[in-house]
Amino acid sequence: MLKPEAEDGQRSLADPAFRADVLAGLARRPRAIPARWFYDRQGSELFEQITDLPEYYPTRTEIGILEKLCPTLCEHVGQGRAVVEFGSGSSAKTPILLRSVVPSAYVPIDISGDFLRASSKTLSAAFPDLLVLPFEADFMRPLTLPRTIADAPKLGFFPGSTIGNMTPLMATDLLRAMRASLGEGAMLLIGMDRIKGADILVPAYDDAAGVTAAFNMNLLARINRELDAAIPLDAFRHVARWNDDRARIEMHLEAVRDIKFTIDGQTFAMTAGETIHTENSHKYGARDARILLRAGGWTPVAEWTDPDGLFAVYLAEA
Ligand code: AVJ
Repeated sequence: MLKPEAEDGQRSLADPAFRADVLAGLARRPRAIPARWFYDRQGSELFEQITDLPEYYPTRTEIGILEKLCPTLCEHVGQGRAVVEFGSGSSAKTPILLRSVVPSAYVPIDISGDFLRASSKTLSAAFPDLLVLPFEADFMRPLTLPRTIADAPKLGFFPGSTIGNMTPLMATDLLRAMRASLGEGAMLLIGMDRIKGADILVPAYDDAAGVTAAFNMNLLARINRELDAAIPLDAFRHVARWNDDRARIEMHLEAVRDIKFTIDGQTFAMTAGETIHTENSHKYGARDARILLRAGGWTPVAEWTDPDGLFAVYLAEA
């Protein structure tokens, strides 16, 4: 998930939406900043490192599931579908799908045009005969897909348990928007992380090497870089906790002492122990996942998991 950006890690023109989200998020109680802002260049690099950590099972587990299921996926989805990926081209997962489905076209959708163009180029090189139609859009809203693929039935692809970042309310909205965008006869292949013991979940988001901590702390560093702030990073620590009531891992940045800082002329005071909520990662049991899909307008038709039941991939039809 490496997002190439114009910036080189130095002070640069901030995205006005980033500024607005940070200022509003720090003013609100509980304080919270949307997880999408993790992924600047450094954040994307740190996330790539996370996917290789021994404690972080989701990526390698989902790849294993896809490698097993994809050879027989044709039996369920037929041939000639246009594959529409929500989020553009995860380096390892997309080729596994494209090799087995042999789609009529591949449409990666992403809000970051730079990232979209870079990953489309890589994919075109690996699949020279494939029609690749990158589509720059916010997939949280219903969208009109390119006319070239208007007549082809669609296969939506949403791997990585990215849906876990959303609350169930947002997740059902997204699933419905996908259904509307993909149209009649569409199918959806989606990865969701399963509920499991906190003894496995918490280390996956609080690894021994401290990479996830660095990933979380990079949000503060990004605020300093892009919003011209001077938040002392040593005043915060990374916290990952399992919220059993909501079946989600939460990441927070916790103030370790009373701290005051200023962004854009606005002063924020935090007391020791107070946190900024930076991410949710919702986990779904087998039945939970099926109910979520149905609530979003999709009928589950098949599911695959790994031998330990850590992660699951669902195929659903509109
Ligand atoms: C990219 C949202 C699937 O929730 O597991 C990994 C992000 N955050 N470690 C996840 C993440 C901390 C990841 N997703």
